[in-house]
Amino acid sequence: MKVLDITKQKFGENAILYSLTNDNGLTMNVTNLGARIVDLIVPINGKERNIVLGFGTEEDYLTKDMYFGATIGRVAGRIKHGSFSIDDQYYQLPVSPENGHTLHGGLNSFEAKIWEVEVEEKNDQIAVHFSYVSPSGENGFPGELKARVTYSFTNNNEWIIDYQAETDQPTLFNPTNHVYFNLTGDMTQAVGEHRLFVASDQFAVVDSDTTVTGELRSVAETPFDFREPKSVNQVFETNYEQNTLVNGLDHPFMLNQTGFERPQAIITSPKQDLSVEMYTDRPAVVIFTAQFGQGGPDVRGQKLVNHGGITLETQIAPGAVEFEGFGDIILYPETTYQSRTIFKIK
Ligand code: G6D
Repeated sequence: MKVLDITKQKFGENAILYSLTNDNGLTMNVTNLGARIVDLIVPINGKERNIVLGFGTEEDYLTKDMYFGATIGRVAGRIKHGSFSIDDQYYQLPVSPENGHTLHGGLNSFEAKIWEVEVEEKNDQIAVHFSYVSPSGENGFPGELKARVTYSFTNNNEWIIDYQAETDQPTLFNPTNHVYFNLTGDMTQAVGEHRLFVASDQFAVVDSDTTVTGELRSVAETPFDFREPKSVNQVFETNYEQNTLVNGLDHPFMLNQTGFERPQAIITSPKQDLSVEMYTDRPAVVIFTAQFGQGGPDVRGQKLVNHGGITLETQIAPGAVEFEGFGDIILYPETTYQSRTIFKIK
């Protein structure tokens, strides 16, 4: 099997863009700014289709970003009022002035950092190792945290994300990747006609500010039942209060099983000519349908429509620092954090 191709070019002042092409002609572009995926280009019937939201320059990411394709850390999702305790030690993080919570690790977190990069070429895959050392106290979090995220792009059309981290003091860690898929490649088409499957019996109920209330609710007899694939419009078009409160999906789904034998979620394009399967060892996935209204940025020359993308943010469910049963995101110096998520293009 021939070795996959990789090329490197400047992406702005500080960032570099790495372009990885596999033997099947799929191209994944990634950048060290925020350890992000920028493009995922799939040849379909002789045409190239870019199925993720991304920008063309570092500057666009720094000025228009909605966490497109970024590695999120130290903690994905909202920490209510930015406060938590570890072993009776209380911590207060900086909060957003708009809602009083801390989203995605606070301002200028992992998504805004320039990560170190090492490229490793293997027989049937290329691995890009990103690393970043988050100083103790950064954005209010205790402990120096050494984080490493590896993207492996394979000849099986998989994008494998491996997270690893170590800390020198007890801290919180719950990373994810914030890639938005739009499998039509057309940013003016909402994702409503995409079909979604999620192997999840329960979701976390949210408030109007998108913090979780602590209630885990059965999906049965609600529009959030994706245990049989159905279109996302079947949520958008209902008056279900969990849809109208946040204008779509912005919810943690608790996964029925973890691991890599069967996908926990599948997104399929409206014409059913392309699917993305998700596999993870994390217990939850936050699904967000990009309800930016008229406020969406231009993406590759097209104005992003409302509901122009859908994320599958694998993680321990937000709310873990508040509620029993949501999982534990405390990382101690004795342990190395490790987790894996795979997106497979079919
Ligand atoms: C997320 O859950 C959050 C959303 O509420 C937010 O708007 C988005 O990131 C940018 O996934």
